[in-house]
Amino acid sequence: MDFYKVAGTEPIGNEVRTHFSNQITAEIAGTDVVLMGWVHILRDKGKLKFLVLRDERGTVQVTIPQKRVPEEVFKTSGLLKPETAVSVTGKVTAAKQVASGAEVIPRKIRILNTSERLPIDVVEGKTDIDLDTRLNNRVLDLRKPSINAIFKVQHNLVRFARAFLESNDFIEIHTPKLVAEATEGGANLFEVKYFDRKAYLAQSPQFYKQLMLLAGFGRVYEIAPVFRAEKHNTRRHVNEYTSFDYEMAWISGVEDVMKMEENMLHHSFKMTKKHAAAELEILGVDLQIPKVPFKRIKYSEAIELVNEAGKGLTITDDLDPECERLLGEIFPKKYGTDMVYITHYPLELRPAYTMPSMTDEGMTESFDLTYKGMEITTGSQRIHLYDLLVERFKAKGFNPDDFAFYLDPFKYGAPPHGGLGLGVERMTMQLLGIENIREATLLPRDRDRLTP
Ligand code: AMO
Repeated sequence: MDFYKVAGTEPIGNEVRTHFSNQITAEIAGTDVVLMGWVHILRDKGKLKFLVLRDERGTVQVTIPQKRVPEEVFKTSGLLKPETAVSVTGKVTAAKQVASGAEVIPRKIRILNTSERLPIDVVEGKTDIDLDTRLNNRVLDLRKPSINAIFKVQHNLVRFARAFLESNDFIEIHTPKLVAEATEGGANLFEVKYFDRKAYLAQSPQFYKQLMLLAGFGRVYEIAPVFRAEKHNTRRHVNEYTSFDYEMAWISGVEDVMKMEENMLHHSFKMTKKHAAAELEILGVDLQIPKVPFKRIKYSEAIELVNEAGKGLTITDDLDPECERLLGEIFPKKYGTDMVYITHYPLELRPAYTMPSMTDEGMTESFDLTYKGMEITTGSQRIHLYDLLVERFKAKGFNPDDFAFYLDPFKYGAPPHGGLGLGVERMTMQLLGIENIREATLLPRDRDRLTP
């Protein structure tokens, strides 16, 4: 056991954590507790030392008066440094001067691991450091309660969206990320060497999630990484992100896909507001639960709105980020909401698998969901008719033979279907009002970053 021994202390003990920081309240004054965590803040007043201990749930004050603690404890407290990992055994004492109303007076402090001098501060607000330095030290950066909170909110958003789908008969699937062909067009594909052939990193589970409906699963979802070789560093693009995809068969139209999503997001936001209340408070975010149904406007109307605001776009022009931002300002004023579906995109702007519109000539049965001026979801009804699908692939300039693995199964009674892809990081950043997507990405990958 010698290798466990931290200089100046006893070897690792058999203490078992009994409480988290947020459970230390005046109501349990007199209780013996064992806490584990990091030294967040240290204040040394000579004969009196204060240690703010941080764990997964927050912080708690440990007060160390020389007169009232064993000599050994006072000695050990002198060895503590920021981010030393410790266990503290002691008694809860009511303390009016502490926000939580209680503190812990230790009977034992055990150093579980030491910490070297920190490259960045873990205590918030001490110094402003740039995002790049923070990301270089992401593990320490994530220890900050306000950074950590982002990913607890994200976890809740995903968990409740998933729960909603599961209660609606979706099953989770896992599709290959090494693929033979592009699904969303070739511009942002990562090429990889696959033995003596070329392969690509999946941009989307698109083809496979559709094929699993043809394989007889009625409703499927996948939450997994996808890869985009975006050439530019922007605040809304990373090169690997988490795509939340679902696909549903036997639909009567694209509306079924949109209804599922608005109800899913309503549920997820509502439950996140409840279950991540503490984190939302740390982040200072008052989560607005969007009203269902979400507002829907056609792409042609969106183009008119940005043109009224001074742009000069035609119907087949893409709504660039600047236009999305403009719409983000217009929507709340005009429709009283920041969650808006834009539907009926022109054929030119949508992938080959998108169902042409049955009502609007030259348009598609498709949609984007925009949230506070940014696209967070793309979806559509898919073409389930083999001949039409082949025709559309040809129209987009693809050789159908290259896509036989995808196209052939459509010859055998493919059900009408549709689905969508939602960017988890984009949803998180918009919900929390985060400026740069990297902040809502646990370990971002961008043009310049492949570690940590
Ligand atoms: P699309 O390419 O629009 O559609 O992507 C879907 C959603 O993914 C997010 N997103 C990104 N997030 C971070 N960094 C990026 N580089 C990035 N690119 C896209 C956005 C976007 O709305 N197969 C279709 C979906 C479908 O029809 O089912 C697709 O992938 O939030």
